[in-house]
Amino acid sequence: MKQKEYKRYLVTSALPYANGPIHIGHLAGVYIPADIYVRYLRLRGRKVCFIGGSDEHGVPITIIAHQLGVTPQDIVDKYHVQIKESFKRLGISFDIYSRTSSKIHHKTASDFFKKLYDQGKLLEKESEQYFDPEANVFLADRYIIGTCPRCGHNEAFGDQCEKCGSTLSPDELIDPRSSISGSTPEKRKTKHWYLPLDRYEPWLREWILEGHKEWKPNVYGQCKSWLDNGLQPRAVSRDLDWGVPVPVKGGEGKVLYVWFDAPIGYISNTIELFPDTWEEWWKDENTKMVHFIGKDNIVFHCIVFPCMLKAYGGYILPENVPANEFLNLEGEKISTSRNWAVWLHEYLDELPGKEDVLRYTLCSTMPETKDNDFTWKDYQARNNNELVAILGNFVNRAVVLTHKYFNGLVPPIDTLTDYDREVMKSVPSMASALEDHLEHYRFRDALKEAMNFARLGNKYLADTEPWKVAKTDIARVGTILNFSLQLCARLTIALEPFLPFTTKKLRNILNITETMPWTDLAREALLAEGHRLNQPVLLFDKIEDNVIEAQISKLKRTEPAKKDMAPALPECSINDFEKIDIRIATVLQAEKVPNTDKLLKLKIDTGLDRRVIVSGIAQYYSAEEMIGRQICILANLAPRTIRGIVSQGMILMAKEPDGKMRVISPEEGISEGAIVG
Ligand code: B3M
Ligand code: ZN
Repeated sequence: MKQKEYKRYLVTSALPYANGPIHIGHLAGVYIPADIYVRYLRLRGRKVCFIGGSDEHGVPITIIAHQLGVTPQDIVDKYHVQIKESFKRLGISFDIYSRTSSKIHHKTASDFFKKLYDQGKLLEKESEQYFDPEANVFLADRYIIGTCPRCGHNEAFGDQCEKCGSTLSPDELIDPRSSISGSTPEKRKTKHWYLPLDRYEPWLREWILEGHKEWKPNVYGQCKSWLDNGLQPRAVSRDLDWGVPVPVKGGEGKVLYVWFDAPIGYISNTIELFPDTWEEWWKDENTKMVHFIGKDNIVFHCIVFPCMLKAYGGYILPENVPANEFLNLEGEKISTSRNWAVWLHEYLDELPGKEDVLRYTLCSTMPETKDNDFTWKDYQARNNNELVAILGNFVNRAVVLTHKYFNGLVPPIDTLTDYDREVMKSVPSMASALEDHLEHYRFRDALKEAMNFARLGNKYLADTEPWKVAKTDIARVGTILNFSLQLCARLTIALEPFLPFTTKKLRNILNITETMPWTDLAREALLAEGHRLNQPVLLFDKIEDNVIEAQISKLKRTEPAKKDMAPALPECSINDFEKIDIRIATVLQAEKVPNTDKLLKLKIDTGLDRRVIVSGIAQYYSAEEMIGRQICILANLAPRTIRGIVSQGMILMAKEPDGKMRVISPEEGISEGAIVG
């Protein structure tokens, strides 16, 4: 079937929540594929608008702000800037990266809701919701904590237990309490607006299940299962004070549900970018809209947002939603809370100049059809065995030999052999295979095909051995190098969507001033005879084991500790803390308590007095190690008798999850009796 020609391409990528930095899972799932696609379209000379931005609403952001004692705006201000910056450094080429706390977005989302409301497209319903009587607010499910009915974890959330992974509703929690005030929530009536998805079901079935059979099986399958289970009206407002206020009567103290306003963010950002012409991007059938997202966002982009657009009227719908599955890290699920992640901003700081190595690895392991795994060893292997050994090596040999035998000028073609012709014949079909993969969102295959130009070049050089031929037939060497340099020039096009930093370097080496258009890929002579090359620089460096080991041990350092750490205690007041008298003391004498393994008897100088403390640290410190050491003690602990010895106080220790203990000592000598607090 011949593909429809579109006038313009509107490409959106999921708006990440501005409550944490970007990690490799986000990149492989959404931003790398989207960026490859738009770079390809631009090379083809197509009119493209690539939309990105931060999603700055939603309950989790308010919870973090509450925990840190700052405002939600403080949180999103911090992360929006950090996220935007790190995307830019990785070469994600958004035409705009804006944010949903912007004025323009608030107005767009608010007007959108108002119009649906005015047209009678929304239902209004009262329901019972949990309410915190002390804090005087309705509670989102996440704000309710209690004991999980499945596994007994006593810090489960009202929507999910993070220990056993069960999806919960607040009604199921045992002993539910509000995470704001600690009080027991009660049910109160509240009014909300609903989008009646059920009314759009027949239309959705037709549009997706009949009209978009070409969507990826994971996307199509998820949509089908939602549709087969029957759709229900969905609330599009929430009782919350952070978000876009509900702009209709009775909406006081309520905001639009984050999943209602966030996709409208794509529209707001287009308006911000093209205030006069945005409508042609959103309302003209000659625009092709594609949403890049992760699999957890499928229902919102394939069902809810299209219903919103359909209900509003006049908008185009996505032509495709090539959602990816998830990327794991070293065999485990990426987890923000456990810090099991490779964070983009840290990667960029720690491995400078290696942007394309990350882009390459993430594209090669992109979870296109199933979950996939990122490992640092694989990253190293791809760099050393593919980028260095295939791509870098080929380019370097072709350019170095041209400098050696032809003063850096592209040599003329003498006579072509049958072998040359055969190799040359494979180029157009490689170009069209690459194009076909890119058009159909098969980015892993596309990258392989693009690298095939380098593989072909390497094999060609190995087969023709110009360094040997040079002794007898310099004209033949000219032909071989001309042919190889044309392949290098082709690589600047074929790899541009994937490795933009490298193709820029490569263009410099080849002395090509402008990006060549996509159609040049299949052209025979991209570099004219006599064209002068610049001096070669290495495109990639080998990555040594110690670099990889440092990254792996960094992961291991942060991870298990977080996993097993004792949970945080409930809040205490400064008054509670002030009851505790912690002082610096010096150990004067130490000896093992007879007939015990664990106990040391310490005589200490507290600055107030000299006293004896019995402490269970003999497994970790010998008596000799303790003598002369400064420690922190809880000075006003009531005396206790341990093994017949009166112990007056307690030594402060830090305890690892595995039970190992270390004493806490001042960094430098300080007077006995100094107050710690
Ligand atoms: N912020 C969810 C996510 O980051 C959400 C995407 C919004 S796209 C309109 O997974
Ligand atoms: Zn549980």
